[in-house]
Amino acid sequence: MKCCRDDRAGRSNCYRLEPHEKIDVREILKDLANYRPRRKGWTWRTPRPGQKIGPFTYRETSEPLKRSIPLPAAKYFGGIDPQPDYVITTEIASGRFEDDIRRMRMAAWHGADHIMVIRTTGQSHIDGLLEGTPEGIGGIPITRKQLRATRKALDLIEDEVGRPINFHSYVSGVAGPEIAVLFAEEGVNGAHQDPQYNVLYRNVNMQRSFVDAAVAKKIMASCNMLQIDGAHNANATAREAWKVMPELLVQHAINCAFSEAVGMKKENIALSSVPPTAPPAPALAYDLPYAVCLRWLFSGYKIRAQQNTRYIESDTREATVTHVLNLLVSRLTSADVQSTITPDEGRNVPWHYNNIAAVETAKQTLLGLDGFKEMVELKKEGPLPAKVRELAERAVLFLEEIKEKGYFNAVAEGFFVDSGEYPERKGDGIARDPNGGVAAGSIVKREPGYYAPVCHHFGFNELPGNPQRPCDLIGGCTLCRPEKIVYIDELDPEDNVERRLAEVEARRGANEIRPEVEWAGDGYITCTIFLPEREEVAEAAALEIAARMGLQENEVIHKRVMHPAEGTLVEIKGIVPFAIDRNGLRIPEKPQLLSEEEIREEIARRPLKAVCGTVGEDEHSVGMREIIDIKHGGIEKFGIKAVYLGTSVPVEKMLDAAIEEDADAILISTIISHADIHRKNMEKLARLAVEKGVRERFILVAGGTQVTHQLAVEAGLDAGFGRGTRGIEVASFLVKKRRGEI
Ligand code: Z97
Repeated sequence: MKCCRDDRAGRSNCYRLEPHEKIDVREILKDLANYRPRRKGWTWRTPRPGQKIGPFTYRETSEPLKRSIPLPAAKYFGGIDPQPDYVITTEIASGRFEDDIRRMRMAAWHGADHIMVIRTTGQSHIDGLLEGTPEGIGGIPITRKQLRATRKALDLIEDEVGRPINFHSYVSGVAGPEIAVLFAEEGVNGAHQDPQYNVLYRNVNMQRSFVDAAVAKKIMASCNMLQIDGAHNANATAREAWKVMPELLVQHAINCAFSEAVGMKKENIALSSVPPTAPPAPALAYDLPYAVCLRWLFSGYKIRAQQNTRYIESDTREATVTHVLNLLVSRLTSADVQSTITPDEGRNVPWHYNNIAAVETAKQTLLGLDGFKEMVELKKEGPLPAKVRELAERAVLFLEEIKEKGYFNAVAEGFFVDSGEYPERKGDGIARDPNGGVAAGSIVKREPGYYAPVCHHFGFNELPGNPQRPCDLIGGCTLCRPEKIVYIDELDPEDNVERRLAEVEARRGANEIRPEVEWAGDGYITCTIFLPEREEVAEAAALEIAARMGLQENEVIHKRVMHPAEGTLVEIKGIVPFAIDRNGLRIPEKPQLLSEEEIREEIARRPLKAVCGTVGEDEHSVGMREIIDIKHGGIEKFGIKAVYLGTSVPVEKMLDAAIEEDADAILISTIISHADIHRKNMEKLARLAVEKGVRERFILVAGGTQVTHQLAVEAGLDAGFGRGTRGIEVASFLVKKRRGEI
């Protein structure tokens, strides 16, 4: 492994990721005390309009990745992996940062460049900073060590994929300003920050919330962090989410105006826009006017288009369709960041591969809609502009009423998250007491002459002696001189990453393989079971099946009635109580196939003819026909000429025909295996070819459900192909054999 760079402390930092090696968490943890983020602030993708990739020209893509995993169907288009122009988010919440980073790496290979780490449940109720690497619930405890380790891992991952990755978390709770400083120090690139979130959802005192927000925003602005607001939470909380559309616009307006007043640049402020409905609602009739209205009223700001989470149930198919409709809205309007939530969010088990599924849904849909807006246009008359205007009017009225009575009073009256569509009110809004809430009465007016010798401080700061930088008074603050940061490693001797890694190592031998969905070797698998029974019976039966399969801690994570009496689909998760020994595995060698183009080009240059037929007393023709026919990718597709002799062809006739046709190969199919007839047929073909003195002239190949390569070679043929063989495998073999490469 070659040294790639030196860190700021001048130490050699040799570790880098190798695509075929797992990320080494211990390497990440090494010398963290001296690790510095390589840059601060947000990075957008580099747009490349009109880019040619493979056979296509794209209108809305960005710079390609150095390493990535393309969509499954990319193999038909030369393996291309175009990257859409929007930044794509994935949210990660495993609760252990050492597992989070592995998932981040997978997500980056699939096209995510905005990694949000959800905070552990309850962190916003903690009034200070946490340290070390404790385990979280439903998210990660945000600490300096966790941030630094994650940022370091992301720096390595971005080198691997060849694109900057934005790291993101949340600035809320009474410790918000401290968190903002921590984020600025550690190179966190984006954060949610919205005082209304604290007020409405965390019951933090209103004045405290806005004062804290001013400080936090000032710090965030100092390093060009992207801010995402919290309006979407009204959508996720209101009983009838589509009714709060005017309020969402008002919440955005309040946070935008406040952020700009503090000194944030418009382009660093992102509105968190969620399509407010999902099918079976006529979703686009609501979501599209809302999206259009938002972009019209807030031009110049960034749009973080979030996926709807309000209506996600345990059905991943349903969640994916809603997500695709959300992406359609993004493409029909605009977005800068496209957020994704795992389709298993509704099961509360967001697992590795479902992060990837959501990122792929975004990438696939955005690519599929590339150039869409050049072909369709939103109507300038009719229900769309009428609804847009109506929403704007309702929002303006809402804002005017707030202006009249004051924001704090409006909140006290329950103006927000009321499920009536303003000006209608249902009286079910969230009401907060302006003088109450967490940390009420904690705001102290600054004395004249107050000063704080740190940079990017909000509000008046009467620095003595007029220094060039405020922190000159103390020889530099931590934002200017990171070596002043006090790095605390671990505080809890039990709950820390070292202990967890040691436990995992003790549980897993070096050569043991266990399934995993979230944490290293957690053992979970899922089973999809259809049972021809009503729901309750099916559920109980599925659990019984899982138990008898030897799985442990089984739970139903999804069920769907196919018919009240005819049956139910059940998905269960359970733990596999054993490990697989890597050394005991027999891994068949992967045949190295030629590409379709290479085969086609070679056959065009040097034609190849094969005589084909089902031999003996065998009337099974389907397998042979599938291997020949162009329709399903048979050898004809590559230009190979196939002379098909039919079924029950005597082996002698196969040889005579090959001689007569001056063929290059003989392909026999032999399905029946009764009395070992398939082996005898293969041996007969080889023997007769030798007897007739033509063995060297022809490539001899057999296929059939019971045929194996080894069996065919032992019988004297060149190759054998079993069940599930595709035409390209046979075509590739024929070409390679003729070249003498096999
Ligand atoms: C999203 N899918 O991407 P706590 N501040 C604001 C928030 O919206 C949030 C927090 C702080 C969602 C996931 C949900 N939002 C995130 C404006 C959380 C987090 O530590 O959970 O209290 O704060 O927006």
